[in-house]
Amino acid sequence: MLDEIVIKLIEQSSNILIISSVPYDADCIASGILIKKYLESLNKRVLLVCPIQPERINKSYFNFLSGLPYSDEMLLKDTRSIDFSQFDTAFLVDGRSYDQFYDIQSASERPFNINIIPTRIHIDHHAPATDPIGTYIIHNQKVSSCTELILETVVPTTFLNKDLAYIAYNALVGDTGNFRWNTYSSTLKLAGDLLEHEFDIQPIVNNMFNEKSNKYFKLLQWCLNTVQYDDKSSTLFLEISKENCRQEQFSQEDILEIREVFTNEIARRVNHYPRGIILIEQESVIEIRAIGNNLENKINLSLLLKKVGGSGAGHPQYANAIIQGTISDIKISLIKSIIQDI
Ligand SMILES: [Mn+2]
Repeated sequence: MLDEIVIKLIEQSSNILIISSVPYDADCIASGILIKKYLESLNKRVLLVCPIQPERINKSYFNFLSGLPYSDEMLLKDTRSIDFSQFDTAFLVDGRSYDQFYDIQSASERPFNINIIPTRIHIDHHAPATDPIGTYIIHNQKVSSCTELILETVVPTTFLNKDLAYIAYNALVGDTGNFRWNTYSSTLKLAGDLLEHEFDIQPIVNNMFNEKSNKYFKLLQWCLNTVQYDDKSSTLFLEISKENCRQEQFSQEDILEIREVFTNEIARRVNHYPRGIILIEQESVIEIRAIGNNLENKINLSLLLKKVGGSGAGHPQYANAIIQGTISDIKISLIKSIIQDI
């Protein structure tokens, strides 16, 4: 059922900003594009932005995502450079906290003063925000993706054409790992409706899951040799220090790919180790990603990373954080906290 309050808010708006959250993925793209195309069909002026730097994303994944229909209608830049005073309404989609809606990794003098836009509609499927960022909130964790939530509440499915259905299907496949998790009866019903548009699903599955480069497997080999099996916490750890990067001559691009390799192939797949955590030493911070096995991991990973200094963003089984400190100190805190919880 469409959300009547949002429909009213849209009616009253004329200049609308849509911000799709980082991390940049198929769901954030589809969420932003679906709302943009729908609002434009209602003769609204719309600007769609995602605050990412493409060089911070694995290249082949970025090339695939930026090749999706309409994704060139999404501006990729720091939202703090936008004059918010020209908008009466903002949609903030597919993220739970403020720092997912501007480019936290780049320095800027300007604050993220989104609150000067009077109507702010926040639509999300992650853990509820601790600090509410919308004047109106649509939140549901029992959906596959923000795209599913938007197609339930804001954009009627009858509005979709073949290309829009295709990007929505990409979002479902991306956020559910091709219907391996976060999959509800509503998800499969929606997937069925989308497939009525008769697009080819094979490129999606190939791009997201099957085809990997020669380098991907070389990096997998390095990961398999390097991963640590911590028995006390039943957790896999992969550490990438600056020293490793020098020795192995890893580029920034390689590091991003290693993170994907670890996420896809190792972190949740070893029996008796229901979670994997990768720690990457960057210039002055440690980047962390924690991934859990949906059946076996009972620890809420976004809360775990929050306990050691993260923002609490992400999902119980998949969370990222950027934390000040050293790899070894953070790892000790993580192990301590996991042992307390199991
Ligand atoms: Mn999502």
